[in-house]
Amino acid sequence: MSNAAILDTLDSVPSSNVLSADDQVAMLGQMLTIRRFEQRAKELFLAGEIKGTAHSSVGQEAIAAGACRALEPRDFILTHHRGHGHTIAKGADINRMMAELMGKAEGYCAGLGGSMHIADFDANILGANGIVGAGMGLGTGAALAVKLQGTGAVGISFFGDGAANEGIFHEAMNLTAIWKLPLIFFCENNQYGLSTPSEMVTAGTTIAARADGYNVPNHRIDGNDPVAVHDVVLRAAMRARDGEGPTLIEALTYRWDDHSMRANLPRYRTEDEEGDWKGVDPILRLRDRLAGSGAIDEAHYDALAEEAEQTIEAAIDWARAQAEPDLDGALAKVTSPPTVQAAPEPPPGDRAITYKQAINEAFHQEMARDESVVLIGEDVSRIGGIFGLTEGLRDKFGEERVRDTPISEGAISGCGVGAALMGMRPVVEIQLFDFVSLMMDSIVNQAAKARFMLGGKPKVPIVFRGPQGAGIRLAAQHCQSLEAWFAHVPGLEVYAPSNPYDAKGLMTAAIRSDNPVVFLEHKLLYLGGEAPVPEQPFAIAPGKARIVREGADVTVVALIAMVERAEQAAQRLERDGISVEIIDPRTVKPLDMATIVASVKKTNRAVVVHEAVRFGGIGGEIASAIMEDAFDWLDAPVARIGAPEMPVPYNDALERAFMPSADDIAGAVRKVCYRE
Ligand SMILES: Cc1ncc(C[n+]2csc(CCOP(=O)(O)OP(=O)(O)O)c2C)c(N)n1
Ligand SMILES: [Mg+2]
Repeated sequence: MSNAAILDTLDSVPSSNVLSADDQVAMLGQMLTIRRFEQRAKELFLAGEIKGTAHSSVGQEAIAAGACRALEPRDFILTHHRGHGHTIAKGADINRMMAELMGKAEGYCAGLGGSMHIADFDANILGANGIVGAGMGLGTGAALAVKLQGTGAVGISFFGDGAANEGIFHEAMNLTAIWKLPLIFFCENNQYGLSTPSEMVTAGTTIAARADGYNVPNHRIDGNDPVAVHDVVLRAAMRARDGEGPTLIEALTYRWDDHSMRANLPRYRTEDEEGDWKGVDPILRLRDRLAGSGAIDEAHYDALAEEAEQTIEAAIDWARAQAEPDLDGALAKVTSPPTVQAAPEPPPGDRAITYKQAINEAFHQEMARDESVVLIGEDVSRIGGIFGLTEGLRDKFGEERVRDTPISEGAISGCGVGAALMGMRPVVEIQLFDFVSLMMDSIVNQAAKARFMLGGKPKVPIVFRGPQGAGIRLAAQHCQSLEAWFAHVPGLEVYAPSNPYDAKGLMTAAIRSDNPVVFLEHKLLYLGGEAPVPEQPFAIAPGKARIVREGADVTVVALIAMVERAEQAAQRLERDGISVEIIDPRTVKPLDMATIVASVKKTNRAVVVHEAVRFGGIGGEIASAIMEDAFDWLDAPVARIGAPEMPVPYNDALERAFMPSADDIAGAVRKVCYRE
């Protein structure tokens, strides 16, 4: 089918007649600027001045210009790897964009993100993204935030035809549809995902039609006509602003260049096809239409092109003159400054509550203190969570702030991160911590890196929390201990309370933190008894270990549920005349190595115990840090205890054998003491 015939099959969009001739001329100028930006970026890439990669949107300029013109300044966009056009059209500073492509300190991301991560929060540009489809998940959260904040804003998540085959497309559409969130899903169907033709990998009639399954209005339009794009986005935005929820727009278009500037791929499209699509150049089409109606003449068009050229050359000159970023500056942008300062902790007092009640109390108090705290997760609202951690919160704070979600970990976590970027403080429940594997992109690629990659600007105040660990026979997919996964990722904090006092103080700190916190609870501790916890709100500064018990002969570093077992072992060992000092790090990241090392320098021996599988566990990190800092004080090698190299078994006896026991800990201590 020829292009003209293809474009004829698309929805005709009745003109809303809201775009004046001047608007359209301005749009033409913007499209010329975008094209010139891409052309020069490619030249600079080939010359080695822009490194890494960048993705040209030449041929797709009508979408950026048309869609963003339908938005107001308060409205937000999220874009993808091919996002220069959207970003320019939403009002980003072109100088800073060019500087970012060159990796300069004054670039939008301080040279830390590059082309695929440009964001300008002041212009409500919430970021391009290197992960295909991610902007849809984040978009749900940004839309939730503006809805809860009552700003009246709406947003667009731009994505490609390839991204329409990611699970997040469906999860995000479902979530925005049931919550009627003000988000427009804008699919730029340029007919290829890298080298693969969309029709080869996309089932169903059209991408637009997929929204029918969610009862979401959808349109398939000519993406090379900025007026059509503008009008359909304007209608979708009006609908979203009226509280009617999302719309899916599929705009057919074509990218003229290769997938990326570095791609250099074997040929996968014919010259005929490429030439054919160049025949429907969105810029020339608009130019000719405006010339036909007398809105511009040749001289006017040339002047627009000249202005675009000058803008881009000025940006290149400016960017070239900027400094390179330095390592110290980069390191300082990984996390936000601490919000809870180290201070004496309040005495426990006389009032005793359980671990679960302690966490629940922190939720109550923080939600009362700060309206931006919202709880989202499966079954957290109507029944208060399957383990009862969120009981009573819906009655107190309402369904808007305590939200039951679909079983949709990708969308739940993406929504949380998007909301955090827009100023909320979401607490995301992971029903059983193992399901975090379905949230990894949001946590590891988005939450952990957003501040750094976006130049140290955004805060990401979000808590991902849930129960990990074995002990109640739920088997291998419900019982893992996964702290090491997250401790390994710069940008994340990892908290792991072992008792009610710490659970309340650390949950309060986690909610107040401006950084993403992975908050690990434990199913066995949910079953534990009461212990004294102050009634008033208090926060424990992360990175401060607790000396659970003082001793002289050996230091045992124990995590979460292992702390209690270490105490049992210590009592037995005392009878044998071995005095054990127990240290509970309380937070795995930041990790208080100073307290651990000081203890080992006193006792000269160390055993590290965690429930997680020993190989690759955090115990290895702690043991090697002890070795580095206290080698001369050690009288024996540091011992590590963890689970054996197998998934958590279901059988009762086997599960008990899998988890390190007080006997195991006592045995390891004897070994380092007697060198048996
Ligand atoms: C999750 C993920 N998978 C794969 C990639 C590698 N990749 C980057 S862009 C791209 C093609 C995306 O196609 P589409 O969504 O249609 O966007 P387009 O490049 O056509 O604009 C691929 C496979 C990635 N960045 N992220
Ligand atoms: Mg594509």
